[in-house]
Amino acid sequence: MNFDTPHRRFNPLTREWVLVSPHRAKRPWQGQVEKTPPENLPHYDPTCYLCPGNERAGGVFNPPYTGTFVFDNDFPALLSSNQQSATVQNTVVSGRRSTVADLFSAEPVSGNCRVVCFSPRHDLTLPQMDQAGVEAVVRTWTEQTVDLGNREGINYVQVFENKGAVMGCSNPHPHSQIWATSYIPNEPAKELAAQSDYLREHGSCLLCDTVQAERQNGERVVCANDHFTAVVPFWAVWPFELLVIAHRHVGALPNLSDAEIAGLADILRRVTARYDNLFEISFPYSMGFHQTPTDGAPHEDCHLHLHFYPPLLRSATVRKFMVGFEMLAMPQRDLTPETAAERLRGVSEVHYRG
Ligand code: H2U
Ligand code: ZN
Repeated sequence: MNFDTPHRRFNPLTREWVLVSPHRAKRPWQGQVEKTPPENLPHYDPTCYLCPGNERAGGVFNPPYTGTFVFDNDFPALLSSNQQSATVQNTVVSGRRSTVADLFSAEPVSGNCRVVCFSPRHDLTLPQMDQAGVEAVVRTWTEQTVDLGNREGINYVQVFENKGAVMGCSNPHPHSQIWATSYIPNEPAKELAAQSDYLREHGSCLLCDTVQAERQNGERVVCANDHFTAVVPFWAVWPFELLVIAHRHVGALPNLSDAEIAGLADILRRVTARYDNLFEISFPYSMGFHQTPTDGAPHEDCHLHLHFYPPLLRSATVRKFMVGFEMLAMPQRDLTPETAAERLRGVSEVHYRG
């Protein structure tokens, strides 16, 4: 198979294809054309709704927190089951029972949305925080997964971070979100079905096999420690997409040992430092974990991993758009995952801002 000419690659996790057009990436590399000056943020911003002691929507004040801080989202996308009136639920259910149910099906859902501040410092991001600070973040995500996952009717806990204005995140104060849902959302559901079928067909775990093969080959590996490996997956869609895979077959954050929590914090700091150093800016992305559903089913096939989806392509300002053919047909990329991995390997893990 010649990877220098147009081809499509299969993602066994989503069972979708991506078109790769390497010949188009042969255009000369312009390097860092536009560099945006680094933002000099204050340690504390009196107008930030996430800084300690400040007022949030609805008149609530944040406590003077010193580590991580979790609160219920003031504008939640989901409501807990006891917040929703029976009338609303009944209306939707009756719609589903109608004769056109196959065309207009809907069902009531419930859930909880929370915001997790990483640090009281307004100006820090993951790669600028110390190891203990990032470990505290991982422990907070873990506790939240347990707390929300144990709730009646919560079947999935999605931990994610949306970073940078280009991703629609308006507040630079370091934070992530957690949405816990009564149902398993589309992306994890697709991946779980694929992992389950793979286990049945191959007698082994899809991501155990992937991490082993990637480590053996090495071409797409960006960095690793004893417990986690970060790769630009063979089937990556975003230019500098990363998949961080646990070495051990472990399903969820609460199953990690202390050493694995330290390993995850280490890989998070190193990966995000490389991202920032690539174009010498605070690199935007959406990232999040895929972990075992909390629906009580065994899900032995589920393997904990973390996706990073960053939109930037060539510089601080040139981003990839998922439009045209990609909206209508399928995702496409020019830069090969192997070249992207090489670029990310080529930058330092020491953050450019010191
Ligand atoms: P981003 O991660 O996309 O920046 O979102 C921050 C969340 O903070 C967003 O979901 C919530 C918004 O609903 N928020 C509050 O809960 N209280 C506020 O006072 C402002 C924003
Ligand atoms: Zn702040």
